[in-house]
Amino acid sequence: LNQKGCVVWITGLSGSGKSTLACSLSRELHSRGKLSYVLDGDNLRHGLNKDLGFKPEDRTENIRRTGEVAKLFADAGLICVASLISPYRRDRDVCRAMLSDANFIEVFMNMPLELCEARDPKGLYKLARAGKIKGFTGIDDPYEPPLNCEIEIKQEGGVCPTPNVMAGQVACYLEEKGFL
Ligand code: GGZ
Repeated sequence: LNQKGCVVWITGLSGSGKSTLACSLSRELHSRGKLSYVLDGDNLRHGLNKDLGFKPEDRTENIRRTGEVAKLFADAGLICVASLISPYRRDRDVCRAMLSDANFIEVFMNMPLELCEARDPKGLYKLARAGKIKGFTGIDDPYEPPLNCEIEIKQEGGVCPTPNVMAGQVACYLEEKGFL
């Protein structure tokens, strides 16, 4: 195995397309013969992080644990794709500091709240607006956008990139940096 490990950390609002990108990217990496593993916030909350809720200190612990696990995968030489809202800048920077700067690739899903809320795949925004979920990111809990991320995914002329295009953008970056 001749593979340099790293962590691709995807941050953004609920409904911004993080899991979709993670899935598409892992398919792309697989097709290029690279070992990767996806750590998805929503999935981890059923196992490793099932004791955690959405209070700020729980989110911080959620991100810390996931960062530690991601680091293990990267140390093993895999490309670890982590997709979590990870709304607090400081928490993401803690993960960045766990790895070397070069091995932490922060991807910001820069989608407008209105778009994420219109998608509302699980009806959670609706519940949050109705006050039935408290502390929902973007509604009554903050999302702090990255100040200097490695990759930004956004709409072009009001159109969202397709999952393949998003994955291609990340793959290009990984290629440039010698991870692919
Ligand atoms: C944000 C919430 C909340 C609250 C439940 N705030 O889009 P989803 O549904 O499938 O993914 C979201 C998921 C967020 O988990 P993360 O581990 O990524 O969050 S964090 O990084 O902030 O720790 C959303 C659902 O859980 N969800 N309640 N209050 N998202």
